[in-house]
Amino acid sequence: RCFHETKIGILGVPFEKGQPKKGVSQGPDAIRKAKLVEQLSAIHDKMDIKDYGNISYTVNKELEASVPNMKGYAEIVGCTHEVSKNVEKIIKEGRMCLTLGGDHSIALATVDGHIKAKDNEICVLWVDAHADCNTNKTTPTGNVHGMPMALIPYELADYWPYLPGMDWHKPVMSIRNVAYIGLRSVDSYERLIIEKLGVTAFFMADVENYGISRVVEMALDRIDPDKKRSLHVSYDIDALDTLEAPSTGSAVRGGLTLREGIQIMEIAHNTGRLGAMDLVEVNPSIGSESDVKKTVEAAIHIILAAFGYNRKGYKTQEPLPLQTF
Ligand code: Z70
Ligand code: MN
Ligand code: MN
Ligand code: MN
Repeated sequence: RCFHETKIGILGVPFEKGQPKKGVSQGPDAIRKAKLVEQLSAIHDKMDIKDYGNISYTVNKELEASVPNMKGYAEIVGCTHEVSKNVEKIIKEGRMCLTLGGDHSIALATVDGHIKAKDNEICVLWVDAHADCNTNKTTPTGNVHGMPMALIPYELADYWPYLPGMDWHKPVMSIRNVAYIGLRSVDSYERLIIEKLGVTAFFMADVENYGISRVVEMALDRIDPDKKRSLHVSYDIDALDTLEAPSTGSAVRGGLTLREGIQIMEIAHNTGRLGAMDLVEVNPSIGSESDVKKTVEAAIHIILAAFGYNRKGYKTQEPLPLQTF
């Protein structure tokens, strides 16, 4: 077994205005209902889990439509500010922060809160079918869940207009400390950004070529070569193949197996530096009952791996005495 204390803070963010489909706001409660806390508690006997409940926030209606091509702008501003403050607080209380989405727009705030709690000494693994790095000028949809990675790093700050109500959000981290895993649906301007900035990006073809373990090792090596940064994993469930996670808003075939999806988090756990994790885009309103069950179970397996559940089984405290003859 694992004998060190594992302190986790769970934050639910039932937010769905960053994309057009109803239901993704039910993700946090669906994951909790499938006994997340109970299963986390069973990993070892020093699990210390605190559920901070679901976030609430107020909306300044005057901000609505104040930025072109950003749907739900006023709601985004209200929610993300609250998320950032909560994530910062949870990490400062000495817990790893597990944020349950909600759509992926909220990750601009979970990363922001993590940055503030750790004095910018963080790195980010973005596990996703999509690159989520459109600006309001390159977006084909206006959906903000396709934009958080363009808002986080300073390298893209000049490509944005002034964003009213977002002054709390300072793009201070470098895209050099970010790596993608699982990409297979990237818009043409997103590809331009990735190539121009030399963003560390492992597409599905790379997973195929190197295998998932080497991909994760290479990614971590690039974004945190000195092995000293707090690791943030922003995990979009649509990184998994549609067969593994059908209940999500923008499923793309040809994705990660659940085995690969779990392996990513076992390696992340084994760094000993996991500081925060987001699990987003589970939409219980999409697909059949069994689709939803499958998707929620996949999400839970991925989360359990992040916090120390190991498929090898538990270690005993004392090695069993050798048999002697
Ligand atoms: C597209 C856009 C996206 C998730 C879809 C899609 C982005 N690139 N992200 N589903 N999770 O609208 O910008
Ligand atoms: Mn995403
Ligand atoms: Mn995605
Ligand atoms: Mn452990």
